[in-house]
Amino acid sequence: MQQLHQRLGQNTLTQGQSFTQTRQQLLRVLRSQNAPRTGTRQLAAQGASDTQQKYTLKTPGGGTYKVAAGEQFNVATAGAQALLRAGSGAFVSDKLATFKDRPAKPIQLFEFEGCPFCRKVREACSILDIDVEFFPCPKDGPTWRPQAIKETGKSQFPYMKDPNTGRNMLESDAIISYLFEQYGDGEVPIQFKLGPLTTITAGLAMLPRAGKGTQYRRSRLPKQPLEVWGYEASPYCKLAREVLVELELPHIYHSVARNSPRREAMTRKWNQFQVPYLEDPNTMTAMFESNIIIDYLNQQYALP
Ligand SMILES: N[C@@H](CCC(=O)N[C@@H](CS)C(=O)NCC(=O)O)C(=O)O
Repeated sequence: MQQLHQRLGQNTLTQGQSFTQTRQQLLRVLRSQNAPRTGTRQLAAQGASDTQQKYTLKTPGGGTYKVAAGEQFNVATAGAQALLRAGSGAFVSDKLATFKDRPAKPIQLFEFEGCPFCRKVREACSILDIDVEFFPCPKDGPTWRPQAIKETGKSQFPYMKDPNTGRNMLESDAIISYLFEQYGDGEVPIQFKLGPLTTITAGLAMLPRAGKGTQYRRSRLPKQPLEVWGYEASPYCKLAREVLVELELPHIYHSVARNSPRREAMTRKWNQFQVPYLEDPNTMTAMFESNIIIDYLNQQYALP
C-alpha cells in the first residue's frame, strides 16, 4: 500500500486511516488520473509486489493437498498426529475477534518438534493466531539447547520468553495459561485441560513420526532467522518443521490456521494461499511445497 502511494507521488496515507478508506482513496486517485479501472484484486496483486520484488520464487506452488511422489508415508504419519489430537491447532479460536491484545513482537520458544509438551504450546499458538520465533533445541544441538539450559538452569523444554512482557517460563501448562491470559480471553480451551489425557494424546501423536524432529543433525546456522507460514495441525507443515528443528535453524513462524484473518496478507504475496511457505532472507529465496522446502533446507544448511 505504501509503495502504491509512493508510485502515485502522493502522501495520502494518514495515521488511523483504515485499509478500506485508504483503498477507496487510492481508487479515486487512480481513476482521476485516467488510470485503467483498478479493482480490489488488482490492488492486491500490486500489494504483492513487495514480496515478489524482493524474493525469487523457487516453486510456483498451487499443489494444495497434493502429495509429492514418494511422500505418501510421511504425509500419512504426520497427518495421524493431528487426528490423535482431534485437530487441535487446525483452526483459530472462534472467539479470536474478541481478543484485544496481540503481541507486537513474536513470542520466543525454545523447544523441539518431537516433544509432546512442546506440541501443546504450538497448538495454543495456532489457536491464538500469534507469531512465534523458534529457537530449535534438538537433542545434542550445540546452540539453542545450551543457551536455554544456561538461562533456566534446567534441561527442560518448552521454554518460553515473551519479549513483550519480559516473562520467561518453563512448564507447558503454565505457558499455555499465560498465553490465553495475555493474548486470549483468559479461558484455556478444553483440549488443554484434560490432565494426563492431554499429555497422553500429545505423546501418542508423536509416535507415528518415530522421533523425527528430535535429534540434531550437523548444520550451519543462517545469519538471519528464516520465515515460515503454517499451522500446527498441518501434516505438510510438520514435515518441514522437523527438518528446521533437526538442523537447529532459527525461524519465525507466522501462524495462519484455518479462519485466520492473516491468511489474506499471505495470499497477497503470490496471489495464492498454500502452506508451508518459506522465505529465506539470507538467500532471498521463497518457496511452497514441503518436499521442496525440505530439499532446500538440507542442501543449504545441512553439513555432512
Ligand atoms: N512438565 C513439563 C515437562 C516437560 C518435559 O518433560 N519436556 C521434555 C521433552 S518432551 C524435556 O525437557 N526433556 C529433557 C530434555 O530434552 O533434555 C512441561 O509440561 O513443560
